[in-house]
Amino acid sequence: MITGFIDFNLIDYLVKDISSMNRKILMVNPNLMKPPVAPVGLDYLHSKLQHAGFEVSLLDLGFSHEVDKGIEHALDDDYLFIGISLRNVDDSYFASRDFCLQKSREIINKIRDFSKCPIVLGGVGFSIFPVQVMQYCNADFGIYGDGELALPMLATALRQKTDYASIPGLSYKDGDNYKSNPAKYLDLDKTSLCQRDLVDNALYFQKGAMVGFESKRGCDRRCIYCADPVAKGRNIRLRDPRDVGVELKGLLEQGITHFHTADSEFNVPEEHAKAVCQAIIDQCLGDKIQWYAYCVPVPFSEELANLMRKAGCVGIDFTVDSGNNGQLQRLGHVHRVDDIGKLARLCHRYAFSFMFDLLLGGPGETRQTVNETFELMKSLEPSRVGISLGVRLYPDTPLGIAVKKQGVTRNPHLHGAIDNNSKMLRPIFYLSHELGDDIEPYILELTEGDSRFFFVSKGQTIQSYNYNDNSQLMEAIKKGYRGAFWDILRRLAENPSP
Ligand code: B12
Ligand code: SF4
Repeated sequence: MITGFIDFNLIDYLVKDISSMNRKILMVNPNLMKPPVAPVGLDYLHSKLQHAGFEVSLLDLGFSHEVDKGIEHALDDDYLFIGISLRNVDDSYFASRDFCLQKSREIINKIRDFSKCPIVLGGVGFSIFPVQVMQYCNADFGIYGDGELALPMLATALRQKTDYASIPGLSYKDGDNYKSNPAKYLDLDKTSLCQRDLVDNALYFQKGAMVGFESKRGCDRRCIYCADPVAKGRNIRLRDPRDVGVELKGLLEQGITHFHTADSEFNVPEEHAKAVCQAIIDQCLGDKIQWYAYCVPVPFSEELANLMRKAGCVGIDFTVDSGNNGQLQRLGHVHRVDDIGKLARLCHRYAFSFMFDLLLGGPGETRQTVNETFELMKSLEPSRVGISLGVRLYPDTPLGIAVKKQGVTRNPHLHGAIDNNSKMLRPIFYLSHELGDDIEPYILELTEGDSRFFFVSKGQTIQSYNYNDNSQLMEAIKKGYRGAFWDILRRLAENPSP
């Protein structure tokens, strides 16, 4: 109704509406891999954005049957920006080479069809290749590394229309180019991450078998192939163990009983791992929850094994990589074959379900080193052995840098996206030429009839060590199996009831 009077109620409403619109942020999880993995980082970011006065909603495409409709529906509203969490650039698997960033880009393009809001990228996959992913996705902003500090800073700058150019870790458009600021890592011990209430973790538990939690960030080791120090930093930053205990207690109250660490390696440093176990025990969770961890073979003392058991850890996935000392040294590991033997005996004594992860095909790998590795695995009898054949190359890793120096074209060890891929964004793998052309059938022959070995070769669907669209796992989770994916596959083979 138009009158000659100013409608103060209407002005109040409009002012309120504009200010609340300015506070609204949409975070998107575009990870379509199945079984779904909960986007832990989005929960951690939510608590900090909320604390800074922003209203966050989540568009979680992890469960969406109709991605386009989900996007259309979520974009009914207007947002200060739309944040996209990019966890996986590809599945890092030699046999499948699924470059899932392409699907994420399609999702971003679809979002752009419905919204003019700025697009902000982040996540571990993003942080391995910040500028390349920005360019590939044509994003407005990106934040490398920890998002808890920088994202609220960016949100505040966008809301107040102030300068964002000095925000740590920020990449942004500058004309036709992108500019990137150095990151500032969070003092994890001084911040609380225990609030977990944006993501529907209970639904993830129902459909994804376990929920992640972090006890630290970063890794100070120098394994030549590994992208974790690139994405998470080369210094280890520890969380307050008590905060981890409180976080797990809160998730248990949401009905979640099975967890997986989201650290690079849980037992580095060992003292912190022990303190985290003690904090979980202090919360009286040891017999109420079951959790799984990624660990390296050293340091792993009997005291740690004992504490992990008491704190509810039932399974461990160890980064073993090889059973040949020369190969371990070339890969940059600190453990040796003797350590692997001691570790296996300790794990058997403490009745852990444990998997040894192998990474075959790195520089210097020959059939002899492969044979030694399989002999060691068979003699130590881990619960499962996960085999990755071919090493995904990443920039800024010692191996990535060395390969770039040697030259990519006509390098007999390289496979995958070799042309026009100098930044290694599309999946490119190192597979030692010494292994010969028929290495896949050779490994299948070595492991034939032994259900402890997971291996993926083209077309293989059972005993597959690729969690990307793993239908066997999806079926098992539907039937009620819970826990780490490899442990579910073990139980499926050994005792086909949940
Ligand atoms: C734990 C883990 C697993 C567990 C998950 C268990 C669970 N329930 O959570 C399991 C074993 C299931 C797993 C499976 C796979 N994984 Co995994 N996994 C990890 C690991 C170690 C932790 C991931 C995590 O949760 N981190 C903790 C959270 C808090 O960190 P974050 O997500 O990075 O979020 C922070 C920042 O990135 C940022 N951020 C996040 N989102 C956003 C969004 C915006 C807008 C902004 C600004 C910031 C931001 O802020 C957050 C807080 O600081 C990472 C390596 C690593 N150290 O991160 C590999 C990693 C992500 N995995 C990887 C891969 C390849 C896979 C698989 C595809 C393997 C396979 N072929 O089967 C599958 C995929 C499964 C799936 N459905 O997605 C690769 C991806 C690399 C790549 N090339 O893309 C990684 C990086 C390991 C590596 N170095 O190779 N994984
Ligand atoms: S493989 Fe493990 S120990 Fe080695 S650098 Fe990566 S995260 Fe660290």
